[in-house]
Amino acid sequence: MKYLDDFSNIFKRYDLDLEVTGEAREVSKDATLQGIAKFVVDGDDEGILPAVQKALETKSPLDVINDALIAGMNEVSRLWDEGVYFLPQVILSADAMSVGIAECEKKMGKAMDRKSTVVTHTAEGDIHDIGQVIANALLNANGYEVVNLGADVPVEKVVAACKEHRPVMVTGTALMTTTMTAFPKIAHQLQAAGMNIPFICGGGAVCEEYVTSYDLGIWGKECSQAPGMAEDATAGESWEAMRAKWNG
Ligand code: B12
Repeated sequence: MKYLDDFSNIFKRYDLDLEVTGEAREVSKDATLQGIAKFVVDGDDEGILPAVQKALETKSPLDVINDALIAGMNEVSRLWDEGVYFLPQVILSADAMSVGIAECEKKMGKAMDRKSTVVTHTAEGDIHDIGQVIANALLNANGYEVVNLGADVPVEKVVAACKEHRPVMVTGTALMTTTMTAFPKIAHQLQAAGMNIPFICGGGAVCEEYVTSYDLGIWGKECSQAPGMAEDATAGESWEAMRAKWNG
């Protein structure tokens, strides 16, 4: 019966074995930020919380988001591209990053007066919402009311939300070539309903050439652009003026 004494290997999840992190590159010279990035790379959603809380005692939430959480997730994307990481590791990393973002959002708090409303979504059929989550955090931090429709949102639901909330702009994120085609459909339906609002389209699947091929579309290269774009839209800039400013 001796061989039944140790059950540990029965419960071991080999698919979640993260021993590959030796291949991860350093993303920050700052030890605190590098430590947080490593929790993202390791997909450690428990360890990351105290590390982010400690960092927020001395660093701004935006620095932690940009230089540790996003930087760590970029490293995860690279490991995926190079075939080092597979879906289980990437899911764990995305979860860890989200825990960190939520803590930073808590620290940033909500401004008393919201400047204006922005509707955000991730394209129909697409669950890649990391870009949207980051954009939401930055918009919230900068005083905008975010109507977060989440991921895999049907075209009609995006249009209905715009009719209901009358945002100054709407954003979309698409990471797959199969899902980005929802964007021109949304743009056409918004125009048909008389809502000529800027439609910021981001995500790895889209490029400037694609997004500017339909009316309302403005290509969002970096999430960090979201607050500046919202500021322009709140000031009443047309989508054409915003396209000329942010694209091309
Ligand atoms: C993380 C990830 C996942 C995670 C997603 C977790 C989550 N909650 O998002 C999980 C593991 C769940 C996943 C699943 C799948 N994935 Co995946 N995934 C990735 C991966 C590794 C990274 C994507 C990412 O989050 N990058 C980081 C974020 C921050 O980048 P981003 O969204 O592009 O955002 C940047 C800009 O685009 C911009 N931006 C984005 N949104 C916005 C918004 C505004 C307002 C602004 C201003 C800017 C902006 O700002 C950001 C930079 O600052 C990529 C590979 C890669 N290297 O990109 C594959 C990738 C996107 N996945 C892919 C695939 C195929 C899948 C699956 C179908 C796999 C499968 N066989 O099941 C499923 C999808 C299921 C579905 N229906 O959606 C393919 C898509 C191929 C294609 N071109 O169609 C990719 C490209 C991998 C590949 N090379 O094959 N995936």
